[in-house]
This record gives sequence, structure tokens and C-alpha cells, in this order.
Amino acid sequence: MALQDELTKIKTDALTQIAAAADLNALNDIRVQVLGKKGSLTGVLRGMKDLTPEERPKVGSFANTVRDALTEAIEKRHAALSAQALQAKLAQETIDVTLPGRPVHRGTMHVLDQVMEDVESLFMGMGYQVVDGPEVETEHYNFEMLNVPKDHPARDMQDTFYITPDVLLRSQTSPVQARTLEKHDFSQGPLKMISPGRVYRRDTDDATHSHQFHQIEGLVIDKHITMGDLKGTLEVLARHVFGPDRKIRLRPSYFPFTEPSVEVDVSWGSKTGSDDVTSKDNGWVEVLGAGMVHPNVLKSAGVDADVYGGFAFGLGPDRFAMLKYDIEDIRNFYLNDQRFLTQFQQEGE
Ligand code: FA5
Repeated sequence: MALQDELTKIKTDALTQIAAAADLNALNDIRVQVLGKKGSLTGVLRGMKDLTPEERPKVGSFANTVRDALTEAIEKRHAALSAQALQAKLAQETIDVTLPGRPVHRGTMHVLDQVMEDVESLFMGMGYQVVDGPEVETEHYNFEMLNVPKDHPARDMQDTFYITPDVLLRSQTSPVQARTLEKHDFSQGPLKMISPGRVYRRDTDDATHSHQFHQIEGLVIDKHITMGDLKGTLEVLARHVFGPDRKIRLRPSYFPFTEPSVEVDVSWGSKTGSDDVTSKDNGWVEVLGAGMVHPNVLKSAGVDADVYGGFAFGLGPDRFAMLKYDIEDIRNFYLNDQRFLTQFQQEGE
């Protein structure tokens, strides 16, 4: 067969095959068979060296038109098959938007965090700064700086977890008072701070005691602060947390770092004559300790106790939350039972 006829046959066959190619792979196979290095068209072009010099340009230009026609046909078919493949893929991946979604379980803020945040925002609104302190504390700040020297019987009031003789898990947030006092520059104005955080004691766990609980410390130091300021502040706190009808009662108490010292009860429930101040049955529940800062605490921190004075308090958010939400057992806060925790979902959570 003359080369020209061979080329015509290659073209006709290839165009038929290209048109029939079912997918991109099949089309690629055809391209390799015809136009590839060992392809049929390439083979014919190699044979051109045997032609006469007159025939060569004619056949050469015809071969070029065949190659261009095939290349174009392959490109067109490629575009069509690609579009088809895309359509098929899209059809396969269609999402059924009517299927019900999987529910997302959102967490809720822990009720203790809610109570602490509420108290924090109240005091921030009254111009207090919020200060953090270390939970692993030195006995120097936890006791010594708070007027509780070594071997002082008051150390027994808080049975403490010691890590070494000098390092302990803080038994109260009061060491943050000492740390903040030491740093405060009174030429810049009075000191008003609160410090929320975890504390630890070797208390036996029961309904109202936990070996790890929370406290919020408060401290105000300025000139001319009185016990009346302390009582007024605690009244604002009690009414904010427990409602406008609450009364507070100050009972004389003892803390080495305050003089005079008080324990504060919030009015609650009906009186049944019980003497237990951690129970609602006597009409009052003890929620915090407070007092006027002892001059020795001010002196230890380098503050002039003849000029400056003030009040401090330490409240238990765990007890606050128990009273506010009528929770019978403090251990509920630490068991991570979702049935308990999700009851305190806030609006918007
Ligand atoms: C103190 O810890 C003093 N640092 C408070 C203070 C600060 C007094 C500043 C004066 C000036 P107390 O040991 O009473 O005091 O504890 C304070 C509050 O923590 C208690 O009223 C109670 O609400 C809470 N609390 C004490 N022990 C536990 C416990 N084991 N579990 C849960 N709450 C507790």
C-alpha cells in the first residue's frame, strides 16, 4: 500500500476509535498506539526516508495534516470525556441534605466556675483587680507572712499537705494577700484585690468538706478603712449571690492574720434550732472568714501599719454554690457526672 493510503487508513481508523473511546484511559491508549514513539503514524513517518525526494514533501505535508487532525480530535474527545467524568463524580457525591444531622454535645461551664466568675465580675465592677497566685506555695507565704510563725498552734487549724518542710500545697488563698501587699506601690493608690483559686487541706471528705476546694480571697488596704466598710462589702456580696432578701451575720472568730476576726453567716431557710453552722437548719450558714488585717501582716510586707490598714476576707465558692443551688453534697462538684453538671447550663451555652 502506498504511504498516502496507509496514512488515510490510519486516520480513518483512529478517528473512529477516538469517537468510540469510553473513558480517558481508553483515549490515552489510542493516543499512544497512533501518535506515541512506537505508534502507527510515527512508524509511517519513519518509512519516509525510502521515498524519492519528489514524493517526500507531498507525503510529509499530508502526514502533518493527519497528525494535526488526530491531535485535535483527541483533545476534543479528552475535553468531552473530562466533563463527563466530572459530572459523574458530582452526581455520585450528591449530599442528601434532608438527612438529620448528628447532634453536637456542647460542654457547659462548671457550676463552680460560674459562681467564681460571678463573684469576680461583681468585684471588678467595684474596682478590684483579680490576682493569681501559685498553688504550690512556700510555708513562708502560706503561714509566716500571715503572722503564723512555726510551732504556732493556729497551724493546726488548717491541716496541710507538705511537699518538703518549706514547700506545701497552699491551704488557703491568703498567701496571695502577702504576695500582692509586698509588691503594691501605695503612692499609686489603695490596694483592692480578689484572688480566686484552688486550695488543699488534709480534711476528711464529707458532705460539706473536700480535701481540695476553692477560695476567693479579698483584700482592701488604704487609709481610714473601717469594719463598716467590710460589713457593707460583704452585704453587697451576699445579696448579689444569694438574692436581695439575704441578711448577713458577723460572729466573732479568730484568724492570726486579722484582728478583730469574724466568721460570716448568710441567712437561710427556717430555724429548727440546730447549732451546726454548715447546715441550713439553724437559719444561718457560715460562708466565709474575714477581719481587719493584722498590723503584723502589713509590717511583714513592708507596709506602714500606722498609716495603712484595711480588711480581708476568704470565702468558699463551693459552699456558695451549695447554698445557691441547694446542693446537698460538695463531692458532686468533683465527680464529673454529666447528669449533675449539665443541670447548670447557662443561657446561650
Ligand atoms: C480561711 O481559710 C482564711 N484564710 C479566710 C480568711 C481570709 C479569714 C482573710 C480572714 C481574712 P477558713 O479555714 O475558715 O478560713 O476557710 C474559709 C472558707 O473556706 C470557709 O468559710 C468555707 O466556706 C471554706 N472551706 C474551708 N474548709 C473547707 C473544706 N474542707 N471544703 C470546702 N470548703 C471549705
